[in-house]
Amino acid sequence: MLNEDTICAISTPIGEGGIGIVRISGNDAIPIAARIFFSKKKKDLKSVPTHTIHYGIIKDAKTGDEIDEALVTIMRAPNTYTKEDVVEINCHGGVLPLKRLLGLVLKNGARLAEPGEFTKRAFLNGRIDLSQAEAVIDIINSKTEDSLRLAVGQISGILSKRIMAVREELLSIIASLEASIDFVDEDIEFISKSEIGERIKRIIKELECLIDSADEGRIYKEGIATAIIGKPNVGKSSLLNALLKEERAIVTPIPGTTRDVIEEWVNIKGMPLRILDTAGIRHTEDIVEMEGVRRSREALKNADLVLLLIDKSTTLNDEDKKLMGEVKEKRGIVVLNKADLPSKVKEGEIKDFLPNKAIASISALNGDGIDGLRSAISNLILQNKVTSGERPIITNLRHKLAIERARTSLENLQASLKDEMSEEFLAVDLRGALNALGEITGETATEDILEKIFQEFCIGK
Ligand SMILES: Nc1nc2c(ncn2[C@@H]2O[C@H](COP(=O)(O)OP(=O)(O)OP(=O)(O)O)[C@@H](O)[C@H]2O)c(=O)[nH]1
Ligand SMILES: [Mg+2]
Repeated sequence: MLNEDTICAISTPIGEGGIGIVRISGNDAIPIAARIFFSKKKKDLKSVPTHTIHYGIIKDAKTGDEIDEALVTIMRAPNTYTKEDVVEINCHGGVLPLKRLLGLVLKNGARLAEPGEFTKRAFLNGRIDLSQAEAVIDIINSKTEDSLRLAVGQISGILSKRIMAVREELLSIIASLEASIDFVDEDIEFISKSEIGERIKRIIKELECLIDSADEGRIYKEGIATAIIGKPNVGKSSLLNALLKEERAIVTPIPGTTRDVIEEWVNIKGMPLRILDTAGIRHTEDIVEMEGVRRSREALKNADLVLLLIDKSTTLNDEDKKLMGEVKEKRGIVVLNKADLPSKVKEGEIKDFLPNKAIASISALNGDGIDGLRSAISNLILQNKVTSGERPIITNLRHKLAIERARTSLENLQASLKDEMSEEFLAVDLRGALNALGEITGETATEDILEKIFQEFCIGK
């Protein structure tokens, strides 16, 4: 075991709940628990079998102070979350009992865990690799069934297996190359340059598939940034509320009501949308509104998907037309709102400006057409995407960048092959690719990388 000290933390959310859990991991976890646990039958936790649960009172042996009644789970190494001895103390879930319990465990020799330290130990002790450790955060942060499914896939090692297979292949090429270098005088060729070329070509193709999957993966993890854009008073905030089915944003008949970007998650057919309600875009002298409009344009620029909202109960004006020009190059849908009122806008007028955009007609006020809009959104997102089975999907930018670096090394290698460089040069590029991929699973990750990854965890995980 790499870690000498025993760590502890409150592992359930702070607040009032039915139960709360303090988790302890390390060599002293069980002796510490034994010192503060008292049962009627005078059980000694140090001698109970592994993976058993025990009822008793948690008490400060020195002062006699009783903290709470508790259920204590004893799990001995190595079949535990961290591969170390782990104790979980379940007590009543209030803030105070949990804090007092934690204080008592600290007083008896444990140290407070850093964020993610339990999972870091699982990685350092070899139970999971780095990409699986990262999937733990993704599972905790999952917003939809699909993002959860991807994270669970990653924790089960779908990605690790693929990366490991590519690394094996690279290693076998390196081994043959190095043998050729060692036996250069004997004129034996262990692997031909053309065979290396072929195998590298296949590997690059595989890496490219993974890189392409990252777009899809990012969408599941970060949500599809969807900006509702339009001139003032067309019903943008009303549409946000209709999609959310709650009165989230302020709606008034006064143009210029929304001043700041409002961001909310909506689940549309299993896909997480990060919807941004924006300030109505128009020319203005008001400093506050000007800043709002600037933020609207920023949201428009960064959006994966744009819903351009137009009030169909009034004739199109220059503000609408200008916005139609601005969204031309973006993926998006033109949404004609206020369909409950007599219509002054014909679809043909929109088609003249935006011939290739889908058009939806809705009433954000009474909800008509909202289901149709949801379908239009999901069709648009699914249009250029293959749905995945067992194929790994990259959901993590760090992984994508590492794979891109591996690809660059292999492309350098292709250039070296073309220039008929010696085996030594080829081996350098191969090692570069090998190391880049090793950062994903953790074989070659530096202390800096580890620190950055585990900082993102919550304490107690
Ligand atoms: N009749 C009708 N009125 C609507 C509809 N949608 C919104 N409205 C009304 O239009 C007015 C403006 O709605 P908002 O949702 O605040 O419009 P907005 O685009 O967010 O406006 P700004 O934030 O000022 O840019 C309100 O009085 C709404 O009740 C609709 O479908 N039909
Ligand atoms: Mg608004």
